[in-house]
Amino acid sequence: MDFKRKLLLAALPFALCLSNTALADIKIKFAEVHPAGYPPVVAEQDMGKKLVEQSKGEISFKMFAGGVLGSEKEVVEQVQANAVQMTRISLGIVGPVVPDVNVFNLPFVFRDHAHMRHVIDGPIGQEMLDKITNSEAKLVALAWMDGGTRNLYTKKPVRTLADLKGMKIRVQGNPVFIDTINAMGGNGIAMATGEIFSALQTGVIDGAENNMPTLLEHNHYQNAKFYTLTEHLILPEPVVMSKAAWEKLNPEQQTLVKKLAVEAQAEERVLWDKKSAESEAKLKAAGVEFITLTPDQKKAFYDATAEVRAKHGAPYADLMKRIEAVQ
Ligand code: BDP
Repeated sequence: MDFKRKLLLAALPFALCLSNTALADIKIKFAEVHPAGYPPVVAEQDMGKKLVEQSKGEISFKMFAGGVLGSEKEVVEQVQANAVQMTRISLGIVGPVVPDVNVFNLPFVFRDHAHMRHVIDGPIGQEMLDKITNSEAKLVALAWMDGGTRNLYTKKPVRTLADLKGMKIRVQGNPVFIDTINAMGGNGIAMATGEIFSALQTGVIDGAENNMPTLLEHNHYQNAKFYTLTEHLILPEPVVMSKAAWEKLNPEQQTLVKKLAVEAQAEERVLWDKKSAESEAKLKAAGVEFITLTPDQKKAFYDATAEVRAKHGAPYADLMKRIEAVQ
């Protein structure tokens, strides 16, 4: 052990009280588009705290929440360049970088929320993380955060494909999602998360689609009062690390990072369920009308998007069968 490290270790209890940022060999900047207090942000911050403690100060961790480091697309580029070391991003944003993940981005590929969880908890979930890690994307995928189910929210009620006809609906920048909204009769428009609020306010878009916590915490509900439970997308959201940062970790540190990311996954799931229930109550209290579709009404959205599954799912026919077979 060199002199510098001995000194650091001796000073550790004191240093940890202040901040270990200056002392650590490895500094992790974590980018989040969601605000402080949001379930993944809380779980990721807890992961960071444990990382600092359990690495005995060799690793430092700083959360940059609320999108301060840019849109998710910009953050992915920064992570690839190791300007940011870690992030959690929607799988929608990973699709254009690692096309193989798009099988999870297909509309109605999961039967329901529980089905998605069973899939990501099993071998297919790990395979998909490995696909990201083994791609050219310079990312190491460590764990999955839950992002609930995504539903349409609009300025006027939507129960049928005809109701959605011509409505401009914001989606994430992924052709699969544009095709999905278009197949449902709407007009899919890609934009970054941070632009949705004012786009709804000014009428640039007529709606968007997301889970309840995002609808609430990003204040979109203020300008879109109808929430149609289509459940067309159920996207798990990977926690990724810059490959360059990962390669700077020694094997013990890598094991620690992976272990704590998996712990964060478990922690976030509990927080997610609690937050979703709270969000539902708050949204309803704020006057958002929840529109539950009859099985036939929902089937119309499923049938309309068959062409999207056929087109974008064609290379993954076997995998889609394996996903379907998961109980
Ligand atoms: C949320 C995801 C977030 C995405 C956002 C979006 O958690 O990562 O950025 O949707 O649609 O549900 O932009």
